Amino acid sequence: VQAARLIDHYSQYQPSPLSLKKFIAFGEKNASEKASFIFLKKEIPVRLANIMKEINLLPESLLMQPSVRLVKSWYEKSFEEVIEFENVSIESTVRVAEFCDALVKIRNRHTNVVETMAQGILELKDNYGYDHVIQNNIQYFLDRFYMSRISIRMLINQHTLLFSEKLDNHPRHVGCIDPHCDLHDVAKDAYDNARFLCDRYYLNSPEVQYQCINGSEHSVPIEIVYVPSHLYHIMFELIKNAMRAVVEYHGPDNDLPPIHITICKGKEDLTIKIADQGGGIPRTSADLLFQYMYSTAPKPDPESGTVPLAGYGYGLPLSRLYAKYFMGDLVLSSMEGYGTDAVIYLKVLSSEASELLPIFNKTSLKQYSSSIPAADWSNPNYTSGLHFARQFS
Ligand code: W6P
Repeated sequence: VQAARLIDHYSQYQPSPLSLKKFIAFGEKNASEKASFIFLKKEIPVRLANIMKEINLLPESLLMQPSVRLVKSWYEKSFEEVIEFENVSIESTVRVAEFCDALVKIRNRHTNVVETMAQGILELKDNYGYDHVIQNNIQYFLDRFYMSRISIRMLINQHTLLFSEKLDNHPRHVGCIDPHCDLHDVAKDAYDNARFLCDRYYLNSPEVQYQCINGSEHSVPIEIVYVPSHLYHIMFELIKNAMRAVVEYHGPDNDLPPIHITICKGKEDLTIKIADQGGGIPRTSADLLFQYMYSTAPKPDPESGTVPLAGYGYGLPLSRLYAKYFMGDLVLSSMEGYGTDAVIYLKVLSSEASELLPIFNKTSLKQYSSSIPAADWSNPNYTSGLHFARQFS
């Protein structure tokens, strides 16, 4: 009861987004653990409470699933643990240090949230089949829920890396941020590792051709302030998908056209294009690739023990969230019969790379209660008609 009151209270505050520039300023040279503590002991409960209020708005059929209840219980436990520090004075060095430990514990507790939540969605599909209203709710919710999780983990990682897990193997990093993240390096890493998997799975893999275009300064490596692990995650996912398409379209025993990776820095946008000649996808399925509930990720085959190179699981929607998290984006553009361009947009300026956070308010509340409006464009097909109508609403 007490906890519920506190959750209500903290959910009334809006999360405070930080830009990469602010994260760096926070963590550089004389990083102040006390300042970080004061910020986080309120900000983490605010972010937890905001998303917990949304969990409670999920359709009853989903809330009932055991895995969803489990996830919910983790959030409740973590909220209680972090709220313990609400009234702790910054002068209490011991308690401020214990805050670090509490954050590590919370991070570990939430390690398997994505898989567990996905399990809940599968359970729902098995029990109730497919429902358009529920599917829309779930898409809206999971995008916000996973974004909230990405952001809370970012806060926890920064605090613990800076103040308790100081590793000197990345001397230029500020927490998990690389102020000089070399995009070609990350792309090469992602390609090499995707290629290793592709070779193992298909005994063949497409080559890659890189092109770097650094607007004003030619032949200078393209760098950006970014979280390398996020970028790697995005590129690895896109390159695996590109490779799979190429090998399956041309056949593993044939010559394969290369994947073209273009990295280009403008004044405002940093753009990375990963272009494959894997036959493309029809326009009608492009949207589906980003939907959690249509996710067709084949379950790993327990017989063979092998997992496919790339399935349309949560990889693409999560990658798009990582891109959007600091005001970027991820867009697919396909020519069916030829190939697909996957384009990642990032902000060149760290001051513009601000966290994009879900806020719980009347608008978000309405999303869960309102039914889907009647389609106001004609369409011969009920399913795609709804998608079409939603895009314009
Ligand atoms: C395809 C489908 C896809 C998704 C994401 C990235 C690249 C590609 N290529 O054919």
